[in-house]
Amino acid sequence: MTMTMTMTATTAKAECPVLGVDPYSRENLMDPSALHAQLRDAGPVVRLARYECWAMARFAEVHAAMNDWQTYSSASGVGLDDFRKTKPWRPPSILLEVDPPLHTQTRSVMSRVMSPAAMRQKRVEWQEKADRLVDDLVARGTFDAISDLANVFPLRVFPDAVGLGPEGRENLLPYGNMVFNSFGPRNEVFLESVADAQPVVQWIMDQCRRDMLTPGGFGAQVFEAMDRGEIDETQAPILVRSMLTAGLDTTIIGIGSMVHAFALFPDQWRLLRDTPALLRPAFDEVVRWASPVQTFFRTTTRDVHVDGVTIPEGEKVLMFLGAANRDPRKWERPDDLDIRRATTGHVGFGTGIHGCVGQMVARMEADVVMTAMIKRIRAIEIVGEPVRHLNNTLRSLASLPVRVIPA
Ligand code: QZP
Repeated sequence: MTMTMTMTATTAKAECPVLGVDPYSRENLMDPSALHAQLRDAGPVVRLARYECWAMARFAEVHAAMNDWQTYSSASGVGLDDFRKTKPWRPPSILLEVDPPLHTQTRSVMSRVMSPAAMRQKRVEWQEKADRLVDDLVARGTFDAISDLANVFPLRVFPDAVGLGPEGRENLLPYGNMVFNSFGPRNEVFLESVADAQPVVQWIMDQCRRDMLTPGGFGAQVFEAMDRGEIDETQAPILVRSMLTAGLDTTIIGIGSMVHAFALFPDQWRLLRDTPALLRPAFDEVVRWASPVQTFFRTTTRDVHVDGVTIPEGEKVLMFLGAANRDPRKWERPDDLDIRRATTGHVGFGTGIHGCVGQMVARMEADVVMTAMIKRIRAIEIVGEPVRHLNNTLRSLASLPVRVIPA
């Protein structure tokens, strides 16, 4: 359903397409590809009547908006709710849901803790863990690439790296699932994920205290930044919370998407095995192709003119990262996995000042898992119907039955 909204003004203005679609319906969450094409083809900016917000789905506009934080602010929240109008359901993130200058300070603490140098120190230990896990799976031959691999590996390395205790780690995934749902509307998918959430939220907050965190871990290093005066004592726990929120579901989906992609594109798996130097570009291509984080919002700080359409100040704009990453205006054969393509500029990790600060962690996890797999696995076959897990922001599988052929 497409209508047009005619602007009456003295200057010539383009008509903004108005769509009645619901990006958060079960059908569109299950498979957003038709919706994405419709949004991209409707225009460079569209209005979503159902949520009284605006949306961008073409690569050029999404990329440009995300690189203009002065105009497209994060400080009113990056979900549908506007923090200036509705009280946030949890104290806002001081990394995600802020603009400079505060963002600059908190980001610098996080990027140091999860720097390339910090991640290089993890390689040997993480590679051993990946080798052991993949050895077991290859011995089994048939397994679930989500529940037996993608869900397992990040939970074996990341909570330890942050410095969490051994108890209660089963709370991490329900918490992340709920937070990522909360960026969308209060629909059924959201409500199902918040049922009985109170104990989970309390557990997460408890783990963010200094006395709960193992010395030397990422969490403890955030508190060391506090000792140096870079952040204050109320900010340190909230930054640890950011790691616990953003660090697991995302990397789990990244690894699951990697297996899914190479099972669907077996020639690309052969190519990767023949050319291990493609490992890093291959993971970028997986992130482009899968876009684990599909959407989030920005809020305009002024009237902005986008291709003749005026978005007024104070409006929510939904950025379709997944649609931008498959925009045929930008990518040749966008739906194909092609690990040799130039993926530079993809927005799967975001882009601009809020671009994923944990991507070194994600890259190292993917790197060691892929390294273990290319050595041991000649081919990956899907042997059962993949099952989707629905989330308002994340696109993922709940199950992917596979058989692997040993090398
Ligand atoms: C979630 C936080 C893709 C992003 C929305 C992921 C994310 C980043 C940060 C936080 C949460 O700071 O809590």
